[in-house]
Amino acid sequence: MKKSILTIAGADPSGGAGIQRDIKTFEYFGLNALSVITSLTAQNYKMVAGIFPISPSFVIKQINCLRKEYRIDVIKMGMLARADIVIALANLFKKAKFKKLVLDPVLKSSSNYPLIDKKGISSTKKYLLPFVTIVTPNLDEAAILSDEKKIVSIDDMKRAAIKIKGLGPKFVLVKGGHLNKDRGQKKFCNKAIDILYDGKEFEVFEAKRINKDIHGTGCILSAAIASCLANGMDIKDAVREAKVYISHSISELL
Ligand code: PXL
Repeated sequence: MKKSILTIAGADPSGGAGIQRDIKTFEYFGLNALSVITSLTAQNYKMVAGIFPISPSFVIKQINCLRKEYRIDVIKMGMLARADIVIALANLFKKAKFKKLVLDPVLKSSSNYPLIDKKGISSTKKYLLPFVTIVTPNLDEAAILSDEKKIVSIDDMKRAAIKIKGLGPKFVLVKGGHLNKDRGQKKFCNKAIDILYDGKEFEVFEAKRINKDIHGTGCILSAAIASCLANGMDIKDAVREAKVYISHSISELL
């Protein structure tokens, strides 16, 4: 029987991001894809028109119903929409132990529509990050989670990673895909550089930058990392493999 993996995230009717994208990624990695929806969204590939969060108790009910029948070692979390959902999940993780939790800290859409409320961000920092195995912020998300004004260099990425690690996750992966795109950095122009921090050392992952304007790449990367963890890889190999998959997806599939 296939191993099961769970995503807890928002639904994207356009299929580019969220639950729908996670399921496609999990299936690529040969896993049985379980999915718990935190929020509906109304969107197309250009814009988000609205969100409709699910009640926290119903989010937890969906998860508990799955837990009765499936062994779930790895969970990927994406759009969590509201502080009360974040807190309900943190309370669940206190009681129910899962081996690995991957958090893509989704704050807004590529078109700048907020996908979590303000209190949800502080609750993520305070209550959720201590349970997380790996958190995968992009530069904007890393700036907000670390209370830094702007992240425009590799040194800034490292400083933010250290601060975020202080909030409790085992690993922090700061994704530099947007470095230079809208930040005037010429030096790294044809590379996508991500930095992994484990509390002691930094590991730098480089890939060729592919300039395509698509949303959902954060969902794909975190879902691919979670999939590789479910398939037994360690964190470094999972990140490396997930980067190969995302480069392939961006250039070939999307
Ligand atoms: O890519 C971030 C993201 C995550 N989850 C959902 C989304 C989006 C972006 O629009 O809609 C459901």
